[in-house]
Amino acid sequence: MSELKSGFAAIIGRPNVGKSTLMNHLIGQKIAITSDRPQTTRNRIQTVYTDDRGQIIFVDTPGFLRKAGNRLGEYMMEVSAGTLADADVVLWLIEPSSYIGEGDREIAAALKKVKTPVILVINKIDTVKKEQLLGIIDSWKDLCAFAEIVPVSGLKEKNLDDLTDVVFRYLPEGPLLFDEETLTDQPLRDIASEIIREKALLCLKEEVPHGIAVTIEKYTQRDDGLTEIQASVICERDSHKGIVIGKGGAMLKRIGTLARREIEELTGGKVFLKLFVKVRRDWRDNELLLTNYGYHRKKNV
Ligand SMILES: Nc1nc2c(ncn2[C@@H]2O[C@H](COP(=O)(O)OP(=O)(O)OP(=O)(O)O)[C@@H](O)[C@H]2O)c(=O)[nH]1
Ligand SMILES: [Mg+2]
Repeated sequence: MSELKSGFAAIIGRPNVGKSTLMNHLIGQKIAITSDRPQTTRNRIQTVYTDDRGQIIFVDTPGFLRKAGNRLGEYMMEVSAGTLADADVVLWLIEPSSYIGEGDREIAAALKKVKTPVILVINKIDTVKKEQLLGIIDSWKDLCAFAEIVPVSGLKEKNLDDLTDVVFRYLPEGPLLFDEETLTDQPLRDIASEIIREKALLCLKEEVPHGIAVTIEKYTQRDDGLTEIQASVICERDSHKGIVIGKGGAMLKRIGTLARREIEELTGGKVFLKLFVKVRRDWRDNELLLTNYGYHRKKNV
């Protein structure tokens, strides 16, 4: 038998191209939250794929932004840039379109500075006709010295085996870095907080969701198997607080119910979830609050 391989595959690209969705489908479980809004992912999230060839550690990153807009945005850009530095291979995800935007050109320029092999992953191919693919590949193929170009659909699970084959080709020989059953090194508590944020993104409209953070105040597993969670939904303005709570508490209840169900699926047991809403004015520009909410400058970079 040949030697085992193991290493890190960074998933990068512009917001909303389907990075987190692809990672979840590659490992077969939803770990990273997803939404149809750009800038859903804020932190680096690692998941582990293991088979008899070895182990791929996929690293999901915040979407690449041209301008940060606030300190949270700056933090997200640092996370993405920092991930490139220690990856063995980079998966650059794009939408299935021939159009190359300024953001893409900036990604290409950043990739030219690293020696890591780059695989161009054309995602969402379920949304285009087969005949269109050749034209898309043709437009992109010379933007960067791509090691490979792989068309996939994360959501529809098309060509994912091809993608893992290609990734293994670029990993160094090495032992398993996590035990075989591990899917992620994210603590359940952090995943639960992200699930609550995902449901807020899903239920809330306009500018409110972008200013939401979620903190877990209490996470305990009781003797009877019930998981008790108390969490706060942080928003930036008094006017947002009212929207998050909703008429007679209806919105908060909806967010809570959706989140509870999904956390129950994840933990395989009953969950008691209590949500509070707090206003922390302009927290996205406050270094101390950013750190408190899990966006630690040093942690990810
Ligand atoms: N049709 C189709 N939609 C997809 C596919 N992959 C992802 N999507 C959708 O694209 C949207 C964005 O998906 P995410 O996985 O959150 O995208 P992301 O790149 O992680 O976004 P950020 O974290 O904001 O950078 C969601 O509505 C997904 O359902 C795909 O293969 N096909
Ligand atoms: Mg994402």
